[in-house]
Amino acid sequence: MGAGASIQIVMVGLDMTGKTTILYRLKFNQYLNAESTVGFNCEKIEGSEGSTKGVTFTIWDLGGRDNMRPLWKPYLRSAQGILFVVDSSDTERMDEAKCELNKFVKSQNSQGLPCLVIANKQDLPEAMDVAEIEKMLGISDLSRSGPVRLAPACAVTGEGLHEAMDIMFDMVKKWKKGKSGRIAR
Ligand code: G3D
Ligand code: MG
Repeated sequence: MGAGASIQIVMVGLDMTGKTTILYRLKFNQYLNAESTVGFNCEKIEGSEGSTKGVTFTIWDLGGRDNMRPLWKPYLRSAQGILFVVDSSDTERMDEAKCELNKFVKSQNSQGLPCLVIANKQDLPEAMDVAEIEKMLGISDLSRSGPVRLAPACAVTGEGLHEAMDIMFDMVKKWKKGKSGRIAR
């Protein structure tokens, strides 16, 4: 899998964590102040550098308010990867994020799907670092259900997002390789 590959990604996480800002940062390479998402946004994003050059990511940005979370699961059927976004400065809701992440990663439709947690809003002075967030979300425990990694980012400046997409692509490649021989999806 290389240039010309097309990958479906679902992007979820609590509301206000910066999912839509990430989507438009990746799409237009600039900061756009988005309205709160009702339903979903979807964009095709072309990788422009490194290993993702020539790769098309179709990213589904699903609304994160609690009444919309039950709608996340059906999107997993056609997905090859999960982006789970957290607000690195939101200590109060990290437990709620952990709960949703667990439910989502362990749900039947996502068995074994690669999941990259984006620790967004790293620009804020009160942002926790990667090690703290990994601990709070129980990433090492979650890794037993499937491949899970975490990457820091700032959607306002775009810092870390290309690296995050590189990691996601790498995880999807490994996952595809591992499941060849199993049922195609
Ligand atoms: P959502 O789609 O996950 O619900 P949004 O989140 O993309 O709508 O973003 C929610 C708020 O967080 C927005 O601010 C947005 O500008 C801000 N935000 C997103 N990413 C970052 C980041 O990396 N750093 C900082 N400091 N803020 C970020 P408003 O003011 O519109 O509520
Ligand atoms: Mg949104």
